[in-house]
Amino acid sequence: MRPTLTAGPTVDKTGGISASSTDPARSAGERPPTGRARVLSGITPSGPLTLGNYLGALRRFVSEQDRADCFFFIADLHALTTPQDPRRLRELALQTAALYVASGLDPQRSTVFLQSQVPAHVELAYLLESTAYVGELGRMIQFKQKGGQPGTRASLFTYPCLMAADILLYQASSVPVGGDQDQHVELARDLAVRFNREYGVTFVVPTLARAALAARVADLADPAAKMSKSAPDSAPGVIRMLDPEPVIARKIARAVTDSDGEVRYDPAAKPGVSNLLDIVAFITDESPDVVTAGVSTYRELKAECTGRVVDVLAPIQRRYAELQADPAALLDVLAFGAERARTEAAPVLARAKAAMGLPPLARA
Ligand code: AQP
Repeated sequence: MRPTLTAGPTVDKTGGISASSTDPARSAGERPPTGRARVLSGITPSGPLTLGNYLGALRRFVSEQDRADCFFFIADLHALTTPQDPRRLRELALQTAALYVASGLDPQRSTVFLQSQVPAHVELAYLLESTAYVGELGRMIQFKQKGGQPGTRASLFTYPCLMAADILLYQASSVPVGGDQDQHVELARDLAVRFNREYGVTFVVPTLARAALAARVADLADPAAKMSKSAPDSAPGVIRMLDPEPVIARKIARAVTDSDGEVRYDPAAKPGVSNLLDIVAFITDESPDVVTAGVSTYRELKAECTGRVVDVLAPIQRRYAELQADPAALLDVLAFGAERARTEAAPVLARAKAAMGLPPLARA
């Protein structure tokens, strides 16, 4: 279930900096040698976070804090690749930040920030757009699936460069993301290697954290589809992290199963039942077979699943409510995180600009 982590970057044979040595400072020339891997990831506030976002992403983020130097951001700029109501976007960005903290991200140990509050992301994205090829951006699966129309936003085409900037600015050695993001991390690797080759060694080349092992939660009403936060608010098969207990119970009670009545783990033949077993297994850290052995009817399985989900979300919801009572404190947390992120990103951006021939602002 864990992403592959490595200790730090070193110059490799391709002229890039890869994440395999124990002394990051020696090759990157910037980072102090902490001896810890650097991990970065983010969630786009394109809807209220789901149980899938928690089990597939947030819970992993929390577990990284003890062994890595972590940067976790709210990817509000990425949300602009599709139309958003500005007021709702602002609310969702702050709600997502509060859920990060409520889930256990500690702003003292991890750098938690809003992407839009660190301008270096946009600046480096443009530099990377100036090294990326139209052909490789056009091959991105998400663009092919969601874009390609005359009215598609240009940012949906270029945002893999923004994602590469997110990663490269912090010299992250590992990027724990879901499987659908693998291609974008591969692109970040390619752009880093190309930049290092053409302009001199500048970036750490990140490793792909093994997403195949990550939890994937399916939509309860359509188990062939991923549970997705941008689904309509009324989507019956999407459990939101802030859903009250009766809503969670109702959604699980109505989850699609099948008519043979046998509790058995078989994702191909029984996707609905297997998804419920998976959810319990992800929460309890057991195998689906162990979960199967503990229940004999669909009713029991749904009751078990409801209990587990409520138990895991209730403390997060309580902490979220406390944070809501003091909105200024959350803004302080984000200001602190953005300041740390800006400080971290500035020298990397400056090095990239200088490497490309852009003069510095003032005499060094
Ligand atoms: N259903 C899921 N099961 C497990 N993990 C999931 N993630 C998302 N849905 C599930 C993980 O949450 C993070 C969110 O990344 P993102 O905000 O870039 O968006 P996404 O991957 O496209 O996720 P969504 O929730 O489905 O958003 P929309 O609806 O906007 O497309 C990632 O680490 C992802 O793996």
